[in-house]
Amino acid sequence: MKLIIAVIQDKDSHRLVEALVEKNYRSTKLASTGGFLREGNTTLLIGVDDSKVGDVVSIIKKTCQSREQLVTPLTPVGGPVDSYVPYPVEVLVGGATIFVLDVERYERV
Ligand code: 2BA
Repeated sequence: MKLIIAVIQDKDSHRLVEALVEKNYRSTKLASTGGFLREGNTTLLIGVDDSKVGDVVSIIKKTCQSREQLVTPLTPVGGPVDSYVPYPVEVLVGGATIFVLDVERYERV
């Protein structure tokens, strides 16, 4: 068995969970925050048989899209505040960041 951890954008989470339920995959949805943008995103935990990993990853790829996001960098720590002009920069936030881990033991009691 494998545990798929997928960090996705909030906007895609509803569609992805629906697509997973439709194909009988179990998942747990966690509210998370990206370390770089410090904005909310969604982390899904999906436990599946090894043979189903490819199918789940392809569902994630189909449902989650990349988007460009404008980010205004924070004032540099210790830097001159009055002369610092923060220009927004564009960042491409992924469709999904996916980790696949081996599960040592799985029980539902
Ligand atoms: P964030 O950390 O908020 O990152 C959002 C986007 O900002 C990233 O999109 C990437 O395009 C950019 N970014 C992140 N760190 C950067 C840096 N040091 N320099 C320049 N640009 C940077 P994604 O790569 O698609 O990541 C989306 C979200 O997935 C991340 O949100 C984070 O929550 C998660 N993530 C990505 N890689 C991860 C990893 N190795 N471990 C844990 N979580 C990860």
